[in-house]
Amino acid sequence: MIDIRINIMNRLLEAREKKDCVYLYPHVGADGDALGSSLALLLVLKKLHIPSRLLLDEPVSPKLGFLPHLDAPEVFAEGRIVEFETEQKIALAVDCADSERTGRRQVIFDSAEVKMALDHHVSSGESGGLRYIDAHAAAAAEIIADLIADFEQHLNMTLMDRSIATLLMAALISDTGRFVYSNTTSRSFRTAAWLMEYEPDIRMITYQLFDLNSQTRLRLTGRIFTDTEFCCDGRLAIALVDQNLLSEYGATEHDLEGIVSQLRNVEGVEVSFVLRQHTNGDIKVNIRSSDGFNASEFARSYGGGGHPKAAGMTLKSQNLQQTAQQLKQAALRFLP
Ligand SMILES: [Mn+2]
Repeated sequence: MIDIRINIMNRLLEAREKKDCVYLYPHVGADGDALGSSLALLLVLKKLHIPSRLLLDEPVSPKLGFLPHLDAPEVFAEGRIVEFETEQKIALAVDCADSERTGRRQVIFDSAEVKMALDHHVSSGESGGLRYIDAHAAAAAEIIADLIADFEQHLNMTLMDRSIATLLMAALISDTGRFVYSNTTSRSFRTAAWLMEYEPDIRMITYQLFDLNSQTRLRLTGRIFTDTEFCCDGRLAIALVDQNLLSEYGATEHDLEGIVSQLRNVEGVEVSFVLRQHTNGDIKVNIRSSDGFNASEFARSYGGGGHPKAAGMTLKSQNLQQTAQQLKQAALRFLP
């Protein structure tokens, strides 16, 4: 496995000589790990004078607005496809491994001569070629940190700095729920220990990621929790969010972050669903579960993916109530 990471490093160093431009692709709807990890890698590539760009599918989530160097990523624009395709030589997926996870950028990703991936999702499948999939890593940040260490060792120079450590720490704290989710390992702490040498402000990071709330979010959450349906003796929690509800509170999709986990935390709940209907009718489903329910497997049967305890999928234009009923039935069959 490590040799794949080394091959990726060598190909990136080759890009410097050949002036090949590397495009970084965090997954669509970039979260703390996807954005933090890919931006950290971008800063390292820049330090190494490797031509590189970080391409996002959508503007940065306001929740992540505290991260340093947010002027560096660029947001995909339809009108620039040809420009991007012409310049790009290497496409590198971060915190995802397949072009389907790149959203609107897929057409550019697919056109790359060389494709690479650095990912930790089980649903991404096997490693191979220049695809490094390490499902034991709690966050893509652990993999990026290892890659940076590879570069440092190989080039005998220091690349890590306070900004990069802040980005990777935010990524790691994000995906491990501040080091309490079951994906957290001794390796997570070893990575964190290394990052701490560069003094990232972890109080600020955890406040921004976990503690900071808004009145809008507080009231919206109260309403959603009041209306949540608990069924199957309270083993399943299902919450529905339509456009009207968001409009009523002047809320956006970002205000829904964390709700599905809080529902899973209710005593007796083994699996929780949040169904959010978009203006075009598509329904985004977020799933959180405890040991007995493999959320990743469940989501995959609907064309989605994720981790065993945190997964999701998008269902093409559907009726919200009907979909909720169908998912409930399917989940009941899936529960042990
Ligand atoms: Mn991740």
